[in-house]
Amino acid sequence: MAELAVDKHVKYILAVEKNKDSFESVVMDHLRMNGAYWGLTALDLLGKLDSVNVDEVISWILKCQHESGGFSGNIGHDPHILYTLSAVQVLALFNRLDVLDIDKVATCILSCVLLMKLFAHRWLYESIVSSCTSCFAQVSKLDITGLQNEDGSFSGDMWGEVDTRFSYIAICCLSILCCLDKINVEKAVSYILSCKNLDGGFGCTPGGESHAGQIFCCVGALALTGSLHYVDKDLLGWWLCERQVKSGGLNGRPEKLPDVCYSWWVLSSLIMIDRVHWIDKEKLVKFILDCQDVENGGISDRPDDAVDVYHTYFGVAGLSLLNYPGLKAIDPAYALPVDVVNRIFFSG
Ligand code: GRG
Ligand code: ZN
Repeated sequence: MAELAVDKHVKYILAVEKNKDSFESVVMDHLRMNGAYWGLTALDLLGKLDSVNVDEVISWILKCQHESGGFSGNIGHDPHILYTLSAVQVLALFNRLDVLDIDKVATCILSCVLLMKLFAHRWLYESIVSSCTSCFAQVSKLDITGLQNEDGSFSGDMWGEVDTRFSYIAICCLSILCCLDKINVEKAVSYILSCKNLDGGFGCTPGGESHAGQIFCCVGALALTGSLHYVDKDLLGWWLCERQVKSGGLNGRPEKLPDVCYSWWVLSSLIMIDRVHWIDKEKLVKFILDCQDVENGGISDRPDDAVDVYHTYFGVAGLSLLNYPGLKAIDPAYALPVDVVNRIFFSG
């Protein structure tokens, strides 16, 4: 079987990060914060985080922080909860959570929901913003607890889209920042449970089709809040292990093609519910290794496709979950290296 081309992947990730004119950098411009999390976490799992200039990364991240405390995908873009988690995760990787005004970020996550409630109509929100440029700051400074939607759900930004992805992100972010007490965890859990389907899986909103990505978010959020006892582990485990196809790869839903990123979404969920022994691990390792570009580095979604940082990260993270030799262990709920999570909770 092919081996993991560690040095090639490290070189590939560092090159994407440096070459700001490359196709991949250009198409990822607006979600560069996510890209930074994928690339840097992969480097850390590969044991090469020290090849990065930490001060440069931290100073760029801080330039993406907004008045509200939330982060955008790149300098000059709008803040969103999706990028806020990536920013917090990268700061955690570098042990630099100290640069955050913790209350500010936590309040931002909560105030997304408040903003949506207060300014439910775009025109109304815009007219308020145009007459008051520090609107965000004023709202986020309101010290109101329990700013979730009535039903416990979370929105991603001020426009109000609701999705279980945002429940996971809010819970993961607040947990890393030790601020979970600021939300109504019971209601957050009950909203997630309302997105559970008869097949044992979870969707993005109540009644939404089960999808491995949403299952990761719901199971992750339940794990982080100590609520996994609400999951029918055998039923969900069965749905998840049926995602493995002949080639050894995993798909995200029935009848779909396998894709390396599901090595993360499916496998992490199986580990959290203690059913990882229900898939053929060796075949999955082989599938991921077959998706490598062994000449130029990087991992693709399927064998012979073009590589990208997203699939490189999830391929490496999947191998880490499979205990591939030489890789750091990754935590399936926080999606951060285990030593980073331990440092957050068990040091000073
Ligand atoms: C910290 C790891 C981490 C995540 C943060 C953003 C987020 C929280 C989770 C996203 C979960 C999710 C919905 C993942 C799925 C992504 C994906 C591959 C979507 C493609 O879906 P389809 O239906 O593709 O277009 P398929 O594979 O079904 O054909
Ligand atoms: Zn994918």
